[in-house]
Amino acid sequence: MKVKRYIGNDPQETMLKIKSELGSNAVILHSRKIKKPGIFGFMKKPLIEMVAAIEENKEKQEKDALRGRIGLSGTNAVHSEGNKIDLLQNQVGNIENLLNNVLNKIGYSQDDKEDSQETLYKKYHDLLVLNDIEPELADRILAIVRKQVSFAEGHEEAILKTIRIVVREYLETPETIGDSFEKNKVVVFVGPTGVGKTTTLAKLAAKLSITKGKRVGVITSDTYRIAAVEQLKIYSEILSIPIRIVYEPTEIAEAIEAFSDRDIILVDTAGRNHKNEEQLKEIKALLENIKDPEIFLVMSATTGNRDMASIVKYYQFIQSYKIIFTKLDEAVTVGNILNAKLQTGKKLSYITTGQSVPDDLEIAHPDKLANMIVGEIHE
Ligand SMILES: Nc1nc2c(ncn2[C@@H]2O[C@H](COP(=O)(O)OP(=O)(O)O)[C@@H](O)[C@H]2O)c(=O)[nH]1
Ligand SMILES: [Mg+2]
Repeated sequence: MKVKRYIGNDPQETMLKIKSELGSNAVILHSRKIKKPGIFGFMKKPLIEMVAAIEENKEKQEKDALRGRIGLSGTNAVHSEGNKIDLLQNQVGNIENLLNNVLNKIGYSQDDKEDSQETLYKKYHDLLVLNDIEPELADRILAIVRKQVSFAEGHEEAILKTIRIVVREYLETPETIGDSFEKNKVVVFVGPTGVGKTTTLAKLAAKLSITKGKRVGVITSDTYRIAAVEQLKIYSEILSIPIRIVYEPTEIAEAIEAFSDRDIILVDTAGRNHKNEEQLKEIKALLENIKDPEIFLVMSATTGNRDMASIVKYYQFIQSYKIIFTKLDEAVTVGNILNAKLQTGKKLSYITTGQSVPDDLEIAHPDKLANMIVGEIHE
C-alpha cells in the first residue's frame, strides 16, 4: 500500500492532485484544515490537507487504465468508444462519491468557498469603514472589486490589490499649481479656521520662489487677528516676498493690480466659521473681486466626516476649486480624504504632513494615499 500526504487550497484542488497521482481508487485516510505559515497566515484561508492511500496493484491497474484511455499501450488501448465512455462515467461517479464523502467528513460544503469569500469581503468592508470611509462608499468599492476579481482568484491578495486600485482610481491624478502659468496668476486659499491655510501658503510661497524662481507676492485679507497678519509678515520677511494687507473685499483688485510685476500672487483669507452666513457673504465678495482666481479649499485630515461634509457644503458656491489636505501627520485615519474627494468631485492637489515650512508639503499622489487608506488594513 502506498500512503501519501497532499495539500491544496481547497478540497477540490487536493482531490485533483490525489486523483492525478494515485488515480480514482485512492482512499482518503485522513483530512483536515491547516493554517498557512507566516505573519499573515492567521488571516489567510486554511489549506486542506489529505492523506491518501492506494493498494499498489490498484495503482498499477489505474495507471494501465489511464494509459489505455489516452491510447498509449496495452490491451486497454483497444477499448471501443462505448467502453471508453462507460469507463469514464464510472470514474467520474467514483470521484464524485469520494469527494462528497470527504467533504461531508471535514464539514466543508460546496458553498464554503463562496462563504469564505463573503467573509473576506465583509472583513474588508468593515476595515474600510473603520478607516472612516463612508459605508455606502465602501459598498461601492467592494461592488467594483467583486466584478474585477474572478471567483477563481478570489483570494485575499487579489481582493486587497483590487481595493487599492479602485481607491487609487477614485482619488484621481492630482492638480497642482504647476510650472507653466500666465504672469499675475492669483491663487486664493479658503477654508475653516486653524486648518493650516497660512502655513500651507508659506510652504508654497517658499517652493515657488526658492525652488522654481518665480516672483511671488502675498496678500492677506485675514485682519481679524493681529497675530494672523504678523504670522504672514514674518514668513514674507524670511522669504523676501512682498506682502499687502486688504481690509475690505473691494480693496483686493487694487492690491492685485499693485502686484502686476509678480508671476504669482497668493491670497490668504481669514478662517471662516462655516456656520456663519455673514462671513459667507464676505468670502463671496472677496472672490467676486478677483478675476479668474485659482482657488484651493484647505481642510484638515483630522476633521471627522460629518464636519467635513458640512464644510464642503458651505463652500459649494465655488464652482471650481482644488483640495489641499493638511495635518496628515496627526490623522489616525485618512478615509475621509476619499469621502471628500467623491463628495465634491473636485481634484486633490497637495497634502501637508507637519508644521515645518517649506518641507512638509507634498503633491497628493494617489498611490501614496491609497496605500495609506488601504495599507492600514494590515495593521
Ligand atoms: N501637525 C501639523 N500641524 C500643522 C500642519 N499645517 C499647519 N499646522 C499647524 O496648525 C496650526 C494652524 O495653522 P495656520 O496656518 O495658522 O492655520 P489657518 O488658521 O488655517 O491659517 C499652526 O500651529 C500650524 O503650525 C500640518 O500639516 N501638520
Ligand atoms: Mg491663517
